[in-house]
Parts: sequence; C-alpha cells; structure tokens
Amino acid sequence: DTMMPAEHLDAVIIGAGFSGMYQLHLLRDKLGLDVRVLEMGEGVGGTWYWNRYPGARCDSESHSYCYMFSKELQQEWEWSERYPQQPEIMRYMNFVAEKLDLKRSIRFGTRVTGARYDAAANLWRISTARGQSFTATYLITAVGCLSTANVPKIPGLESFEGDWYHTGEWPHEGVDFTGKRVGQIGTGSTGIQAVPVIAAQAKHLTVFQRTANYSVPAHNAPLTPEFKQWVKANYDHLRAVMTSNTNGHPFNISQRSALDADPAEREALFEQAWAKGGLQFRATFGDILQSLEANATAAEFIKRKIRSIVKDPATAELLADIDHPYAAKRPPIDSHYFETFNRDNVTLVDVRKAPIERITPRGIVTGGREYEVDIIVFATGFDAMTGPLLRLNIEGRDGQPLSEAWAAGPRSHLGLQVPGFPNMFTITGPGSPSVLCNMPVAIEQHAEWIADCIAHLRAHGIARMEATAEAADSWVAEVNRAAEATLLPQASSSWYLGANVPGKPRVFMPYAGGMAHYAKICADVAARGYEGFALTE
Ligand code: NA7
Repeated sequence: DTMMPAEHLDAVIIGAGFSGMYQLHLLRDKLGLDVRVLEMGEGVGGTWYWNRYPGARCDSESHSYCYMFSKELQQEWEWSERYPQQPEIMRYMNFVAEKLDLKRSIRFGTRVTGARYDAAANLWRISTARGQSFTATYLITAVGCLSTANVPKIPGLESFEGDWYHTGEWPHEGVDFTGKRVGQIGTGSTGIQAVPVIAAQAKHLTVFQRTANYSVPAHNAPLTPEFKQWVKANYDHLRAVMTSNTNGHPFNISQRSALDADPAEREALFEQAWAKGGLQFRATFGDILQSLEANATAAEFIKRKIRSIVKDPATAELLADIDHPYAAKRPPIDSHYFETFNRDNVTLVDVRKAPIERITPRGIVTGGREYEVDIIVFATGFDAMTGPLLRLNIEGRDGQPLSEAWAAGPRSHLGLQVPGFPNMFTITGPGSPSVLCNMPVAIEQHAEWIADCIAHLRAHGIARMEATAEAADSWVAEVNRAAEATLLPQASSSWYLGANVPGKPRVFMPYAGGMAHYAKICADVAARGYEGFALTE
C-alpha cells in the first residue's frame, strides 16, 4: 500500500501460538530486537484459538504440554486435569502472554496476505489483509502444522439447508446440538474426541467412517494435589527425560521387542498400558513402529478391545476393520469413543465401500441412501504442515513463489530454512520432527536454535543466510530414510504423507529420526558454522 509507509522491524513473526510467543520472547527480550508478531486471530493460542470443537483436548499430558524454559512459569501455573482441555490451554497461553508482557508486540486480527523477499534491499516485504505493510530483516513463520482446515469438496454442500462446521474453525459461541440430528464426517484424533460429546447432546448422531482407527483410552481425570506437587518438584528431571528421547513426552519407549515377550506376558503388559491409558500405549515395546510382526501384536490387542466394548457385532466389525499398522497414522486417544456406539442415538455408516456421493438440502447421500441431518460436522483434518505456509503467498529470490519451490513436495534444510528464501525461518516446518513429537519440546528447540542463529548472524556481520540446495536435497533424503526405517509410510491415507488432500504431492513430511537426535544434528550444524547454509556478509 503506497498510502501507508512500511514499518521496519528486525523481525516479523507470523502467528501467536506456542511457537510465535516463545520466538517473540527470545528475540525481543533476550536479543533486544525490534519484533512484531502478526496474528490472524483476536487472541493468542494459535491452533488452540481455532480448535474449539466439542471435546477438544490435547493428547499430551498437561504437565508436559507447556513451556519448560522458565522455572517461574512452571511453578506458578497449575493444570487441573491429566490432559488439558482447549479452554484451559487458552488460559495458559494468556497467562504466559501476560507474564512475559507479549501482547504489546502482537498485532491481532492481522492476516498476512503476502511476503516477498526484496533482494536489492535484502529484506522481507510483508503485507496484510488490513492493507498494512512491514519490512523486516528476518521473517519467521510460526503458523503451526494443523491450522489450515481441509473441507472435502463434496458436491452439493452449498445447497445444504442446515448448518455445517469444520472442527478447526469452530464458532466461538459454540454449537448447540440439543434436539438436532447430526452427521459427523471423519474419525481421526479430532472426530474421536468429538463423537462422545456430541452424542451426549444431540438427538441423533450419524458417524460417517472412511478409515477405521485405533484408539486407546485417555483415562482423563483431575490431577491430585500430590501429583501437582511432584511435578513442581521434579521439573528438571521431567525436562531431562523429555529432551533426551525420540518423542518429547515424559516417558521413554521401552527397548524391548514385542516378539521377545511370550504371549501371556505381552498380553499382561498391553493390559497394563491400556489401563494406564494415553499415548504411552505405543511405548510398551520398542519395535511397535519398526516391525510389522511386532506391530500386529498391539494392533490385534486393540481390535480385540474394540470387539469386546462394542455390543452390536456389525458395528464392532466396522470399527475394528482397520487397514493400517497401529500408530502409523497419528494414534488417537479417547474418552469413551467406542462405548458411544452402544448408545441408541448413534449410528455408524461405512463410507469406504460407498463414498459420500453428495450433500442435499436435507442431508448426506451415500450407498444410494440419504441420511437426513440438521448439522454436519466436518472432522476432516487439515492441509497439514505445508498448507499454513503456502497460503501466506511467500515469494523468495527472483519472485519465486513457495508453491513453485515446493511443487514436488516441501524441501528444506532441517525443516528450518528453504533454499531461495534467505533470512526466512520456518518453526515446525515440514522436515522437522515436531508433529511426531510432543509439540512444545520441538517448538522450544526450534525457537532457541533460530534465536541463537540470528544472534550469530548479527555478531558476525552476516547480512544473509540461505539454505543451500545441496543441503536441502540431502535433508529431504534423510527425512525419507528416517521414515523408511519405520512403518509410518505404510498408512497410505495419512496426513503425514499429504495423502488426505487431493492433488497434494505424496511426500512423507515429518522427520521420523527422533527429537533428541534431530536436536543434536541441529546443534552440530550450528557448531560447524551453520553447515549447509550460505552466509553472505
Ligand atoms: P485427520 O487425522 O486427518 O482425520 C480426518 C478424518 O476425516 C479421517 O478419518 C479421514 O478419513 C476423514 N475424511 C477426510 N475427508 C473425508 C471424506 N471426503 N469423506 C470421508 N471421510 C473423510 O484429522 P484430525 O483433525 O482428526 O486430526 C489431525 C491432528 O490433530 C491429529 O493427528 C493430532 O495431531 C491432532 P481417511 O483416514 O482420510 O480415510
């Protein structure tokens, strides 16, 4: 906008979720830079600001789903339940923003519509939907991985006379399901959380399942005063565990092979893990994600559980007819998901054999039958990892759009920088291990690495930093190698592969080599003078 002069900043950060908030704190308060965060929402929270669907809750345990860099934050904040519910996460984010005085540097209600690298001036030109423009030496994307809603293009949706919602763009005032016939499409982590809550309120809930899914009970409960006290006294230990393992959770994956245990012992260990609940289930044995044979022992255990919980045999068969190895797709955890299918007001419809054909003014048509509904809930996931970045309309050197640079799939060095996009950093970008890991652990590592890197550039008078094409090629190869060493690529419809969005390149996006190993690689790269990055004075 030529009417308004651009405001110049050392750094512009896009997004005020976990990553943008911490990056702001580091750059502004530790490095003393002039920084602005541009945030689309009217408050902090990022992904959690938008994901307000019924039952929205984090699958990481609350004492691990928070910042660890500040003893003060840890000692002052208290979680109420084993897994934090969306409103409690929002309270936490606001607590942190107040404590660190972050909001004065955040522009809310400000959607970035373009960011262009100006090579002559060696800076980024950023524009917003409000017509503001900014220039910045460093551009840092903190836009999350699961923040671009994927609403499938089903013919007739525009003709639907009821209301429809995507879980990731849920109305802030909530949705009242009382007396309504509800159709829910999607049975991923989100759908599995939503089903029991919607079923408890709606007149009738019809769940449209394309891919049956494993789920393990969360066993959510209020935290006891003893546990809260133990956490506060043991944060250093917890932090040491979380930063030294593959997944950033406060538990380690067993080293033992599922095939070493005899069947009775294995069953007993799975029963124990099932009773404990949560993501720890997959930590029962070390090779669950490495060996199909080992995986089958866990998969069969869960399928037996499903059949024992669900009373109607046909429904049980449909729910247990799971086509991928356990945990090859992000494994959901639930609060009475399978039990909910025993309710009289819940119906399961298979849309695998007969996909949803169309939506009519009155409902959803599949298998030649119309299911009349008043409300449709799309729990259909996200254009994960690349979607939030591509919609920013970023142009790098020579005006190359990011969409073009990534036409064959995302390409970066360490998930942190893209060749052709100098002085731009992507927190939790594709190629980073973040989505296979307890998010805050990955975020703290990324944000700290980026802050250290920017401090280094400034201290050494380096004007421009850019990942080399060779380094990006070898990182993409490394990401592929790491994935191939696991069963993860065998879930052919997973969002890790981009397979849930029609037309999206099928590339395994997250780094599956483990969080601690990844952090070590990043630290080594920095120690070797930022190997794989071209540094220009
Ligand atoms: P997911 O895990 O991508 O799940 C989306 C679900 O929606 C999944 O069951 C899909 O079936 C289903 N889906 C998507 N499109 C359609 C159509 N057109 N017809 C029928 N069913 C469809 O998203 P979530 O929001 O549950 O979870 C995302 C992440 O958030 C999760 O991994 C956690 O990290 C938190 P499909 O499997 O593709 O056959």
